[in-house]
Formats: sequence, C-alpha cells, structure tokens
Amino acid sequence: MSAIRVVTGRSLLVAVIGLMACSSGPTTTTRVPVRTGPAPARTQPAAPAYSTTATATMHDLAGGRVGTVTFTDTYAGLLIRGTVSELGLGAHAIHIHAVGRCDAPFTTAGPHFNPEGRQHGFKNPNGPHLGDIPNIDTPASGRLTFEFLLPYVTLRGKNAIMDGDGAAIIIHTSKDDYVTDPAGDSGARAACGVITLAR
Ligand SMILES: [Cu+2]
Ligand SMILES: [Zn+2]
Repeated sequence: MSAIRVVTGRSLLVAVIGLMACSSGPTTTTRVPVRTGPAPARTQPAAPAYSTTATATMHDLAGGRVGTVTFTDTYAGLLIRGTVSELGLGAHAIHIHAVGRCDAPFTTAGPHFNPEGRQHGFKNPNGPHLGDIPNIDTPASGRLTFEFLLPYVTLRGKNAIMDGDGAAIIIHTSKDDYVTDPAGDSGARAACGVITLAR
C-alpha cells in the first residue's frame, strides 16, 4: 500500500510543477481543437509493399496437369507453396528458371534465375543461383505438398523474378546435388509451370 501512496504523491507533485510552469511562462495560449460533428472516417493503412501474388500450373512433358504452385511476396522473402503429383517416387530438384515459357522439353524456360551471375548450388562456394530451391521428395502416395521461403527473391521488388521475360518453375526427374553447375546434376526437366501474376 505504501508503494501506491508514493506513486500517487509523485503524480501529484508532477501535476503541481506542470501547473506552475504554465502559469509562470509567457502568456501563450494553446488551443486544443474541439471536435464537433461526426468522427472523421479512418483512412485505410497503406498497403504493404510486398503483397503481390502469382500462380503457376505445372504440366508434364505430355501436357498433363500435375500440380499448382502459388507465390507470395512477403516481408521475409518469396513464399512458395505447391501441390504436385504424378512425378514419381523420391527426391526431385525444383528451381525457378529465368524465362516464363514452358514448351516441352521445357528448354525454353532457360537457365536458373541468376541475376547475380553466380554458379549453381547451395554447397557451391561460387553459388547459389537465386532461383535455387531445396529438393522436394515425393512420398508413396504420389501426392506432395511443399512450402519454401526464398529470402533474397521477390515477384516485383528487389531481385524480381517477374522481369521482362517472366519466369517459370521447373521440377526435374532427379534430385539436386546442390553443387554441380549449372543445374545440380538433376536430370531432365519433368514438369514446368509459367509463373503468372494474379490480377
Ligand atoms: Cu531446374
Ligand atoms: Zn541453380
């Protein structure tokens, strides 16, 4: 109880000093605007700089639809979420390629997205490409859902993958060894999706 009394006493003291300062200072009057009428409408907070989204529909070499991937710019990087099937059991490389074209056998998607001119692979001392992504691993059910965050890439901000010629996401037949330039010894391109900005 004594602690409360001390605090109350201090508050009073501050209030008294404040009053004295006001009365002893120059005679300026501070007018506090008094609002009349209805409250002003709240303005919406500014939209976040990173809120852009995009999607890609994955097709295999025969043109069959094998999955979808969504992309979202976040304050932490590019969030990638996907569901794929019909890829075959086991690990597969997955990368963002530099061109938004998926004509079988998907060579039109170009090399990995690589705006910094580095080599391929997380374990490569001269790497990685900014389009490199960790492997995905298809379970026995054949259906796989995955999520990745690429911290140095955006859709429309710094290191934007959606540049003049767009971008594609490709899944390979084999896994990425994370070191062999230029594509991690990951085999043929098995599925491809053109990344398309949401409208
Ligand atoms: Cu690739
Ligand atoms: Zn790469």
